[in-house]
Amino acid sequence: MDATLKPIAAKVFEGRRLEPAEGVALLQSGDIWTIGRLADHARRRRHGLAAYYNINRHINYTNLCALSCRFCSFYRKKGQDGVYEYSTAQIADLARSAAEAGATEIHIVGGLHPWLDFSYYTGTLSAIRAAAPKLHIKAFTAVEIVHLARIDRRPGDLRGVLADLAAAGLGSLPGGGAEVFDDRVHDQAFKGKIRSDKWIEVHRTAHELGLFSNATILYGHIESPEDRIEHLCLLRQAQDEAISAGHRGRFQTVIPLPFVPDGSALGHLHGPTGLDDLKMLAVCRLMLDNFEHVKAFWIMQTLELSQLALSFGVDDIDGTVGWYDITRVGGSDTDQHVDVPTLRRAIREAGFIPIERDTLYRRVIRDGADWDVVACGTAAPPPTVAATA
Ligand code: V47
Repeated sequence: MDATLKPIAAKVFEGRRLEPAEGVALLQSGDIWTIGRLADHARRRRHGLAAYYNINRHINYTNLCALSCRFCSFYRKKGQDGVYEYSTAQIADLARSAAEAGATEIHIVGGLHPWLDFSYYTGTLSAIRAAAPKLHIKAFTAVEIVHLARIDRRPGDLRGVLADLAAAGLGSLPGGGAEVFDDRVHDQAFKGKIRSDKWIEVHRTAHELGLFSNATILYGHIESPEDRIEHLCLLRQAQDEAISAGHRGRFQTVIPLPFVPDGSALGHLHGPTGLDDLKMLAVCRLMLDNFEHVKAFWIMQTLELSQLALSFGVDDIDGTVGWYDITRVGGSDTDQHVDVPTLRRAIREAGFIPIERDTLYRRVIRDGADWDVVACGTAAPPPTVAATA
């Protein structure tokens, strides 16, 4: 074992919180097997052998965006080739067909559209609600929420905006748009986007209103190991605050997103390697001791690496997805669907027990496209393998 990891290993086995410097030491260590073993220990303590997936559908409603982030290959400007936006009716149709195919969740994010007004967003949520009443709507990153507050001319009223969206059907917030919280990285790679304090304020406000949310970190570009750990520590602190304030909502899942350089203004960078991906997923599990779930988003991590990641701290691999426009690993098509037998087989082959969950990590009991959740009264997942197998 790498000698620098010995005291860290002792803390992990005693269930003690790691310090920022220890997170940096983990990221800088080449001892991937020890890092994996420690993350696996922390993962099994919470989830045993359970590995979660869901039946979902992603919709990226527009790629027209007021921002021009250097890491992003998704955005387009007015009049540019390939620019698109979906109407409310199109989105409601997609939601209906997702629900008919058995989906429990629809995940909606898009660019910062310069002239759609607030009623487009509330109207779309209501239309989805009417078309597919059981579907959980996880929508709009914190960046979009701040944009909506601005276009509705109430930039200081995040609470009102979130409450209006929730009344129209919003069920929870996805984790996107966090990127890397450090200001230097912000200014070099995504200037113009909200900074960390605003991103956290949106999620805190959502938690106060009783909405659950996720968090991401976009790694493997121009950030340093210290930047990554600072980001995770800010998330950990925000979660501590949500828990001690007794908010009904909180963060459920962290999703480390590996930078995909293809087609972006940072296309000369190579992005993280597979080993870096495994290390980052493991370090998220070890540093974020107050987050229940660590997700390997297979669309970006690949299903093959996600299988291995289940032994490096991960307990969730997202879902069937269907269609994903924001990144195209290896130039893949946007039609990126995996069926349930393939997801379950991948999990089983990795030595874990596949469990279909809904957005709030309640176990789904399914009869074809029809489904129900095991009532457990909280968003917490079943704690033991025995209860979930
Ligand atoms: O916010 C954009 C990132 C995010 C690139 O909450 C890129 O369950 C890598 O947040 N390389 C959207 N990443 C995706 C997202 C997400 C995905 C899956 C599940 C959940 C969840 C959330 O994708 C953006 C941005 O951070 N992104 N461009 C890129 N070139």
